[in-house]
Order: sequence, then C-alpha cells, then structure tokens
Amino acid sequence: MIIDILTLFPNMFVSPFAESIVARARSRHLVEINTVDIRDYALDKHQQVDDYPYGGGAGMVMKVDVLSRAIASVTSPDSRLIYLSPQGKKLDQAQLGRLARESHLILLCGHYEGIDERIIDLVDEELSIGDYVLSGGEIAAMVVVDAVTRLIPGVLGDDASSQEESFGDGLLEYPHYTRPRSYQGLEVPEILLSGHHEQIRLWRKRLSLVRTLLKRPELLLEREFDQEERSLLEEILFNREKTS
Ligand code: 4FV
Repeated sequence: MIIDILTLFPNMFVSPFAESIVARARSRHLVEINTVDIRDYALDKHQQVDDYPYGGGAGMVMKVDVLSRAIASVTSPDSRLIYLSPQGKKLDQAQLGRLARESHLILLCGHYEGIDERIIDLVDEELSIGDYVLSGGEIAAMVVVDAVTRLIPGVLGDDASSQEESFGDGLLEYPHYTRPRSYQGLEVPEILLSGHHEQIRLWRKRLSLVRTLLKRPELLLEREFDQEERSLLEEILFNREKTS
C-alpha cells in the first residue's frame, strides 16, 4: 500500500513512523508512506497557502488553487483521497478494515479554520477521529496510518491477532495476564493456568461480553450474536454469579 500525506508540517510525521510496527512495515515494504509539503504548491513568492475567509470571520482558510495542485501531484488511477475533518464519518475498526484493502491512500491534512469548500468535490471521503477540534489534521492522519498499517496482511506477526483484538469482532477485548503468576497477592485467574483451551476460549468470550456490556453497551446494539454468545449473555444477564 502507498500512503501519501498532504500536510503543511511534514516533519510532524518523522518520529511517529520511525518506531515499532509502522517502521518495520515500511522497512519490509509492506507500506510506503510519503509526506508532501502543501507549501511546495504555493507558486507565489511568499508561498501563501491560506487566506482570509470570504464573508469575513475569524481564522484563515487553505487556498483551493494550492491544494488542487498538491492533490494532483499525487493522484493516481486507484488513489482514494481522504480529508480528515470533524465533519467526517467517525473512524472505527470497520472503516479501517475497508481502508486497509485500498492500494493507494491520499490523506489531506487541514489546518487553520479548514480548507476551501471547493476542494470537497475532489475528496472521496471525509473521516473524523472524534468529536473534538484538533489544531490540524496531522494527528488524525497519524491515527489512520498507524491503525491501517497494522491491518495490512503480514504486518502483524500473525494476522490472527488483529482479528482477536478489541473491535476485531465488535466486542471489547478480554483481560490479559502474564508472569509473575502472583503479584502482591493478586493472582492470575486459575482457568488461564488450566491448559483447557476450550474452557479458556469460553472464559475469554464471556469476559469480552461482560466488559462490553459494562463499558460500551451501545456496541452490543449493532451486533449479531451467534448461539454460543446468546447463551453466554443469557447466563451473564440472568444468573449473575457466573460473571467472574
Ligand atoms: C479533525 C478531527 C480535526 C479541524 C480544523 C483541523 C481540525 C483544523 N480531523 N478528526 N476531529 N481537524 O479536528 O479529523 O483544520
């Protein structure tokens, strides 16, 4: 996959992508990440990239002509142009799964009050990482790059792990434990030391359902349940003692 990031602050992306999973994916050429400085497409001697809003009001707006040239410089037949903005669809694991199947993503990072609205016609989709206002789209773009890259086949040790994690199946993840077995009187649940893989799987599924029910019940509303999950939920909801 190729990811081109259109930004006024390309240096913001150096260190986040120089560590861990994304850096390893780049070194293994599973993903190519390029930053493009939008200011390089401001052709006037002051390299102006923003201007006062027509109709007045606070803040500055990024210029349509500069952005169009920057977008055209990276657009390809199979590229998908994504504008990160609070007006976008809320990003979630399902959206990321879809994006991870693309071959060429272009991430447009806004700044100031935002971009000239005439650019929106060029945009394939707007995505938001949350209902709050950032100083720029850069950090949102980093979220997308990190979360998409780890879904690219071969990036994570075993691709299975990305299925098992939170939201992989629409539920919150079960609790994890590792050595030491006992810590200041806090023990690891016996079941996990039993070697009974089927019982461990069931225990983990039950805990995922319980945690989702307690912490993010709304996630259960938009989810289909298989028979096993139905009987576990029955058990959880109607005979309380089996939840621990
Ligand atoms: C944002 C978000 C976000 C808005 C004005 C950049 C800022 C400035 N992007 N999810 N929330 N963008 O706040 O994606 O131009």
